[in-house]
Amino acid sequence: MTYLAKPKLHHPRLSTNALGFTRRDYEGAVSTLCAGCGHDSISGAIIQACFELSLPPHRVAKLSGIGCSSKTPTYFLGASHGFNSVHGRMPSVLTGASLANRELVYLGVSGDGDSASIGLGQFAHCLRRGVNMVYIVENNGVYGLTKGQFSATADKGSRSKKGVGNQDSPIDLIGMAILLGATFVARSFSGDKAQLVPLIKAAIEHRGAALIDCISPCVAFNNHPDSTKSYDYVRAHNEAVNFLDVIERREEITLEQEPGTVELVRQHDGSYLKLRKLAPDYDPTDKIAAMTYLKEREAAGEIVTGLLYLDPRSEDLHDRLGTVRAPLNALGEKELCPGSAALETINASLR
Ligand SMILES: Cc1ncc(C[n+]2csc(CCOP(=O)(O)OP(=O)(O)O)c2C)c(N)n1
Ligand code: SF4
Ligand SMILES: [Mg+2]
Repeated sequence: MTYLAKPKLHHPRLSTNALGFTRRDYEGAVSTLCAGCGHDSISGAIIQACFELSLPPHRVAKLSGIGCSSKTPTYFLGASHGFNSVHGRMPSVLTGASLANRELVYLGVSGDGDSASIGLGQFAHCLRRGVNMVYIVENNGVYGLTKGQFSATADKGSRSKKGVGNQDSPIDLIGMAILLGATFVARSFSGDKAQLVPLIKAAIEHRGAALIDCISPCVAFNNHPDSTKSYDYVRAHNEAVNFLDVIERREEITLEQEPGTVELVRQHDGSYLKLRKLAPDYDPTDKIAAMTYLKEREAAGEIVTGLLYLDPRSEDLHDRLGTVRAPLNALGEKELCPGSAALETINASLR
């Protein structure tokens, strides 16, 4: 792959995070996507979130499939680990990497074609298994890279750029993720950085399978007035149910907003999510109520965004399997080859 590196120079007074890095240290190569593509805004939000969390870049692994969306890891976190896999196969590669080394933050980036068509099976299984990851679907309702065919998330009745109507029912990745057992499920919009950045930070802090379905308009093929994934349509129908902030483990907890509209949710690892409720009746920890609310608002033509479902007591695949804490490449011969007596014990237990 050829790509253009950004010049290293930056303003000497750029603010730095706890590690002494500037936001620029989290950037990648120059994007080759169309100017105005929603995917570039999501890359910007990922950069901002990792900078604000002071993540050491070498502690992050970014994985993707195939599509314009799956190209984007080249454009952020240039100093992190990266693997651009096969179409629809990002989840299994990510699962394997996570099992081999649980010490990294895993960021899976995919498209609606990559995840809802060819990769739907992989999408389902990594969520139900509770792989510890942030899975971002950059959802534009089309196959952008292959020139604008309807994807499986395109709304029934929405029209292509050439006026062709979509006849098929859409796959609702949010509803599927909640039913499958994902423990952090959010929807956002690439044009709403104020909502998206804290959601990404919260998803990184969450232990377990975190999905962010992010509507991300394709300006080349699906940003016309008949598209329900266009900038204008999403802005006109966006209903945010809450606004999120992350309180990291080391920070003091203060609550300055009015009680009743702000809720602190303690996560498994001791971090807190500060949830400012915009729809006071919406409880993201109530799975059934969340599903009902989402379907009701969907029927009224609204696109509900925010943190839609959260299981604060979540566990991940490692908890379930009882895997060793150390990365596999850090294990010595003694751990990897415990001797014939240990092998005999295992064999005996299987007889
Ligand atoms: C096995 C296989 N089948 C089909 C393709 C062709 N192909 C490349 S990208 C793509 C769809 C990408 O759509 P999406 O995941 O929504 O990404 P976008 O470009 O819209 O961001 C397809 C069908 C492929 N690369 N590999
Ligand atoms: S074709 Fe669409 S999805 Fe691909 S880079 Fe252009 S605007 Fe983005
Ligand atoms: Mg797409």
